[in-house]
Amino acid sequence: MVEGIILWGMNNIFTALVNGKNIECRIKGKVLKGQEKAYNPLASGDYVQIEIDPISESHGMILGRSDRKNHFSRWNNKRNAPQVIAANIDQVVCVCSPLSPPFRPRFVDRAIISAENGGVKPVILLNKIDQGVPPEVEARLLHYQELGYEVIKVSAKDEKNLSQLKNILKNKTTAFVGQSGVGKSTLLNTLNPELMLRVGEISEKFNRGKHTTCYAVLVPLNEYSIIDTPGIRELNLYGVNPDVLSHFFPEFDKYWGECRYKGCTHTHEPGCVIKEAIERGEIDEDRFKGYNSIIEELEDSSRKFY
Ligand SMILES: Nc1nc2c(ncn2[C@@H]2O[C@H](COP(=O)(O)OP(=O)(O)OP(=O)(O)O)[C@@H](O)[C@H]2O)c(=O)[nH]1
Ligand SMILES: [Mg+2]
Ligand SMILES: [Zn+2]
Repeated sequence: MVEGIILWGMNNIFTALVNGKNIECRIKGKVLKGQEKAYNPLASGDYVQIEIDPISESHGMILGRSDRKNHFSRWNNKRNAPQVIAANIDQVVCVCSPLSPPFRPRFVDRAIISAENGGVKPVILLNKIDQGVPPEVEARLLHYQELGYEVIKVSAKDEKNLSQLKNILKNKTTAFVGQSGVGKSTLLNTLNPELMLRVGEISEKFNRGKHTTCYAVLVPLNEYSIIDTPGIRELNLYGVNPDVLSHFFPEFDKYWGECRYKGCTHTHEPGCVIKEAIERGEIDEDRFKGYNSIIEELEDSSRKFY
């Protein structure tokens, strides 16, 4: 038996890296124990135990998976199951664009929560700054910085600030996530031309990408490793307890314990200091609206049972 790391998987065929060689694997018995309900039993970055085929040494059977150090996941609404997008990573770079596709701060909020809830550091990256950055996007990014998040603005097209990005990636494994068309694959190709990841155009009609990347791919490079992932339409959260959602909003911290009711969810309770802070303009209202929509979503879904 040998140890390997999952690079990518498609239709239950996984490619794992074992001692510098790619091995094509299937899961022995088709399901991994304890993973019957998962959308995907294995994700890029997972460590697995493999039995190499005695006849063909480039093939193998996956016998088990090591516990994950951390993960970036979402709830897959279509299949009604948790979906791990990447495992055992050092950070998640949430890639956005200012105009095409339009900037979606609620998506960023969710990516931050999903990363932190999975034990991963989030980094916010605005790509395509060559297209111009509207003032409301600048303001929101500044706000993320004030809240303590790392923010970086680059252009893959103009190769602007890419050395800054390289510094962030150095000696780390980083998953790149975001909506389709924000330029995740383009950015990775620009940093490492040898990658030759497939890139797509932006649909003129819908002003969004065409879901060009179909599955997550881990690429170990010399100075760092990256995971390119497919565009995410909806980042629905899972495994987040609505009672502790407020912990993912650092702007709520200084009001902690001051609401009239212990365990106030800041949604309907009287004497809520968070609502008062919003009225005084101390907390960004849009972030709070996002908080509310997440609370609603978490409360009325079956995914809390995972
Ligand atoms: N103007 C401009 N366009 C860019 C930049 N980066 C990427 N693009 C364009 O954005 C489009 C989408 O790029 P992709 O790299 O395929 O986007 P993606 O995020 O990987 O999309 P999915 O794989 O579908 O999730 C392509 O037409 C790229 O040329 C940039 O910095 N500036
Ligand atoms: Mg892509
Ligand atoms: Zn409250």
